[in-house]
Amino acid sequence: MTDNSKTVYRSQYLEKQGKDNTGPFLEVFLERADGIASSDVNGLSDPYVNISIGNESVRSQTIMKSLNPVFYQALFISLHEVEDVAKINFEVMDWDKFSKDDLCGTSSLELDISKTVSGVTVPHVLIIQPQGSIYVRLTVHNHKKCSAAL
Ligand SMILES: [Ca+2]
Repeated sequence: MTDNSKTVYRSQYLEKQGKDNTGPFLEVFLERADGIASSDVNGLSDPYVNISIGNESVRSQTIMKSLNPVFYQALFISLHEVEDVAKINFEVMDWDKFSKDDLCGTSSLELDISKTVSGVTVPHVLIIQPQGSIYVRLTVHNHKKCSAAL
């Protein structure tokens, strides 16, 4: 995917949600998770991830029957109303067909936006409580203050 098509995709995505698509935003490339808790009687889960910052939240695709889901999905969250330090919350959920989805685990990360460089991707491995890890790559885009530092 070229940078250009990614920008178009992001802009359409935020626009579709009625969100501001010109201000700063965070791209979370959700790569994969491993060793997450099982929630289903088959010993597996059907995981998806809710990612939120403040009042903004996005949901990943659901991977069926896996404790080591590979998502390979880019998700976008507006940083328009976020202070310099953003707390990013991750909720790993188990999708259920006939009942309420279950929480498999949580993780969070504090991102000091004032210290990030716009457009530069940084990989993170996060520990999920009570178990497992989640692999993400974070990129802050359109952060004018930081672009100037380049
Ligand atoms: Ca399930």
